[in-house]
Amino acid sequence: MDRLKDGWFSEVNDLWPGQAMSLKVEEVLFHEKSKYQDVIVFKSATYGNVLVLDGVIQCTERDEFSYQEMLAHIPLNSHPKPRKVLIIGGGDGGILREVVKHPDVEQVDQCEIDEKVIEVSKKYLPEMAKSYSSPKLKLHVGDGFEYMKKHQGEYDVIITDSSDPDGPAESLFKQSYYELMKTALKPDGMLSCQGECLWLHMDLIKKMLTFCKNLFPVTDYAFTTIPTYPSGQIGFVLCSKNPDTVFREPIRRLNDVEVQQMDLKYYNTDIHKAAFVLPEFARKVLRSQESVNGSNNGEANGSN
Ligand code: SPD
Repeated sequence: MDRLKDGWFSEVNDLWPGQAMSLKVEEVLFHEKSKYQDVIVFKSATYGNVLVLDGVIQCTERDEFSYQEMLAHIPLNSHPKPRKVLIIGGGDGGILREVVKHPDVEQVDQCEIDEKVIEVSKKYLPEMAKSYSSPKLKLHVGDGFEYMKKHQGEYDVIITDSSDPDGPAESLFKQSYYELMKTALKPDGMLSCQGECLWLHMDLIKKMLTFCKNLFPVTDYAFTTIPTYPSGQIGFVLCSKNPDTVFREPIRRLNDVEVQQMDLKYYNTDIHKAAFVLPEFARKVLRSQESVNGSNNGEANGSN
């Protein structure tokens, strides 16, 4: 258990070589191997309770809202009527909490493979897991691939909240997974997936956007800032089957009262639009991809 040493947790992993986020530990609340992965929850000195899977920070109580709100509300507010939503992964419940806030959402199916993650989140991350009691939810414990094969053409929005492509979530970053999501979406459906970090994973992002552009008429990439993810930043791959979708221009614009009523701490309409503005080093790489594959993300192609 050398990731927990001398009162500190350090996130050492080959996916971010030569760097490691460390958090001071007050108390280890839970540590067990589930059927799929090593699960730790600890109380940190300054970031609240922290969920760690296979040595990688999944969420902290202090900054989780940045990721959960953006991964959920960017697609939900880009869809004209997101009635039926599927969440793959997301065992801590944070994405579910955000999805059920949307007034148009009538049903949320969630498919999480690791029951242990749901169980510990209910116990140690209650603010994230509070919507497991929502009447809109149908929870399935099992494999997302198998689930989607049986639910073709059903969803307005699919959100994939996965860990990194190392271990159980590796297949969720591959073309075959995106092909399957495409078939589980309605003809005008859209998706939003964890899309890794511009500072660390540009090759992977480029590869993913390349196959997405061959599969969907509209593809785009946005990002958020979050102190406890590697390099303080994480992105989202967004794809739509509807050629009229423009992810950068939300259809549903929230006023200040709505932002407050929905208890949003990071997402607002301005940051939705700003999340697509890429730093030059990233724009250059992703723009050159666009010119290879043709323009397919609304007004976006390299013009940000
Ligand atoms: N590098 C960590 C990426 C984790 C993304 N998923 C987090 C789950 C939060 N609901």
